Amino acid sequence: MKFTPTTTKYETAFEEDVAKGLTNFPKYLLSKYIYDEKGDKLFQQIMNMPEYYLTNCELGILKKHTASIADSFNSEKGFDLIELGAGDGKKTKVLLKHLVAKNYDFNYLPVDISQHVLDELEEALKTEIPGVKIKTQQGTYFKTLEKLADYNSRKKVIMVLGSNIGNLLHEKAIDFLKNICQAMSEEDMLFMGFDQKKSPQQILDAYNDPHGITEAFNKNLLVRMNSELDADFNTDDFKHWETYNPESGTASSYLVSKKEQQVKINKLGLNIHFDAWETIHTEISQKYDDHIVQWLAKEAGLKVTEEFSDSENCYKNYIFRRKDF
Ligand code: AVJ
Repeated sequence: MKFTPTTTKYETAFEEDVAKGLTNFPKYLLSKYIYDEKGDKLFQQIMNMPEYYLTNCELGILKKHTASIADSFNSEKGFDLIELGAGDGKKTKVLLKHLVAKNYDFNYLPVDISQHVLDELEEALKTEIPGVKIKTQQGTYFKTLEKLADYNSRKKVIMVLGSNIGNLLHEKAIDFLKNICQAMSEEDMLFMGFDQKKSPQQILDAYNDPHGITEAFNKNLLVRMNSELDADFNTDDFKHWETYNPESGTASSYLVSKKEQQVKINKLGLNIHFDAWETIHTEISQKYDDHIVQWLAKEAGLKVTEEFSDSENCYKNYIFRRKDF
């Protein structure tokens, strides 16, 4: 017999994850919750700051290698281009323009957790690149990938830009890649961006900007708990702190309590105590090299078949296929 609980303690995954993370030692919050409407806007601003080199590096790669990337995507019967985490499409538009100009037969299927982001993207494409056949999909990566396995009438190209995989610890990244691999058939491809190891200072500067935008982005977790969970965090009582470990390639973001304090999260009935200088870990942004990428691919059942980079190897976009074919 199946046991079905009559009461659940939490109404949403956000509530459950906050309760778990802030009663843990050391405290943590999950970075995916930064992205509500305010968080999306702050991330757009991050992508426009000169310190956040990732966006321009990847844009440069896509511009420099447009023709060969598009060539790799194409197949006799055309293809379906599925983008996970579509965002504002600034970088994707470079590829889409070329694909339309070359008259390639393809559908563009952007997937994003935010319907708002998808609506704006669809609207923008209608006027900017009217030739694109677009079909938006709202949902989480994992749920959508299950559905996508049925997309089997012709070649699938799955695209993940922005080094979004960097928010996952290696173990989780492998799970994510395995999931994608399972949705792929023989001729399908994965096209993915990975930020590369580089000068530690350049990485720190990207996540510790003097404009305070990254700080506001990180603190949006506190703001969101205040508004959605009736909490009373004072954002000024926490300091945004970034570290980068050049050995592991992991950049980590923290919010550090500047003083001993108690914070109420009324909706969860929690009273959270912070010692002075106690931390909340909020995000990792993993940096890679070819060895790590090849190892992740192998563990997930994939192999690297092509790669594109800028002249300084600041950032790389790799093409993967299933290794069992
Ligand atoms: C969207 C996950 C790629 O980790 O570089 C930017 C998010 N965090 N500045 C990253 C982020 C702080 C970003 N990703």
